[in-house]
Amino acid sequence: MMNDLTLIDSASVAMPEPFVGRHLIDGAWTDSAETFQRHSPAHGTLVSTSAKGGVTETEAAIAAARRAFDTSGWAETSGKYRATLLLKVADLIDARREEIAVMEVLESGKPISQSRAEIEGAADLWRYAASLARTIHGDSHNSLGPDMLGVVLRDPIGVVSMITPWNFPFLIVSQKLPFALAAGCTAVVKPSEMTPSTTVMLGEMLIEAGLPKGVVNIVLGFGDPVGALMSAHDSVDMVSFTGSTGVGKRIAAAASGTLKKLSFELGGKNPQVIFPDADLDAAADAITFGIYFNAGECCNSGSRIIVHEDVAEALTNKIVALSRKVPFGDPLHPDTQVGAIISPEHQAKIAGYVRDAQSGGAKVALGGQALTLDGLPGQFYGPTVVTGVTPDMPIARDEVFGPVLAVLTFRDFDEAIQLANGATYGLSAGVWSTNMHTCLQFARKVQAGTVWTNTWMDGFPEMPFGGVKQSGQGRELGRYGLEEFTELKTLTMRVTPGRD
Ligand code: TXE
Repeated sequence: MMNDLTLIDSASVAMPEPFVGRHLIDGAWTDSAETFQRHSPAHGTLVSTSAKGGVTETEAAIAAARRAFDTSGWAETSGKYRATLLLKVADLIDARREEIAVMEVLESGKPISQSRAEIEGAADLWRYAASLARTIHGDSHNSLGPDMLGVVLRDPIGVVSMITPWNFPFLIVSQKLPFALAAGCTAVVKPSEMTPSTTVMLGEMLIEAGLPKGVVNIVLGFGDPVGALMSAHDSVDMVSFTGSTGVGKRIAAAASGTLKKLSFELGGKNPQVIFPDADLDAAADAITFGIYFNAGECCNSGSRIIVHEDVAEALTNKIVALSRKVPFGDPLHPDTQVGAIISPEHQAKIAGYVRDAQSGGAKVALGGQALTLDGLPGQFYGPTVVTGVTPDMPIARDEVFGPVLAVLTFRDFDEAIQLANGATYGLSAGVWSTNMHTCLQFARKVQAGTVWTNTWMDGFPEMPFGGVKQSGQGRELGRYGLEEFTELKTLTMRVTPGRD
């Protein structure tokens, strides 16, 4: 135990050789004159050196994706063909699961147990998208009149720019890319500059699976200029972005000149409301998991609990007791559940929110420390519970993106809804009560893309995912996730009676 928290010793695991990442452009691995490096946020060691793309590489990648969509015949391949290819990729992901999982840990700082589960989940998404590839269909109308027939086709939307963040690099690209490919689209993918390597590994698997050249292109580099050009370019038909709301707004501005389709999965300040009749043990357990998963660097992090004042103390005590036991430390250790924070700047941002709340009168019931651990030169932040939070505090409104739980209280249902909906975000929300009427009332009134009742963070490939308000637009996963990458085409036919 350290500082009242459960610290895990360093794992004695041999570090792999630094990964060398290149762009994948028109089927060829391509270097750039400049490179950029990523060091492990936990261990400080060099993890990868990547080609640093600029305008030239981005233009070439977009042109390749455009050609592949317009002239290669990819968009007209059968669902069966595309499904077979996606299944091969899923098998290749399984075969390289441990290598990908370790790279995710080294670039992002997340615990290896969560990373392994993430890669397993990603392979499942490729299989699920393969199953959808054979179901794409439109609609027909035979009630338009005696000599009219209407057919609604679902066409692939075209070239898609995919810009992804660092918190779940392999999972998030797998929420987008297989669905777009299943629909018949082509893509240019830019992973986060902090976690580029597993997307390059995916590129290797796509080639091994036999994906035709130019169908998927990968450009490594930074938001400016790569992401900005991928958003503004007139040869791109759609941008699918996961990241911060601020960057989402910049992408929307850059894309406005071409009015391309935008699909955004942005931040969240996700409330969980706990009514007095809730199973407090179950709630405390799920809340503890929901805030520390991926060190809170998760758009679905349950970062804000709104608990009835009659049970606030009892619930908080349970959460603090469980939080003390959450093992944190070296992300390569199999027991670790909270690893390193992505960057020193982000660690400072998290610490700033907690300090600000304290100076506004909130109380730190546990944690509240930016930490450096023995043998690990990277940056950590201990599991933290902040009570006495009021709705006006930044810690109650902003996405902290760290292992920091903000506790607010309410007196009646209306106040609970008002607090839950009082954020600019609307990604997910939760309700804890043994009365299903209370749960359903809450589910109807809360402004969120996903509502969990008596659970938190369960996700399934079949269920759509996305937000309302400033948490985004469009949906990923489920058949809706595939349909995002399609456009409807209306075919209206006059069918005149044959003359003989
Ligand atoms: O994300 P960014 P950052 C939130 C979270 C976090 C904050 C900042 O609150 O603290 O965002 O994280 C690319 N045009 N989320 O700065 O900047 C960038 O290169 C086009 C929520 O790392 O949004 C990267 O590939 N692209 C979130 C991607 O955008 C641009 C996940 C995401 O980076 C660009 C991550 C530009 N002008 C952070 N600027 C979630 N919803 O899960 C940057 N990028």
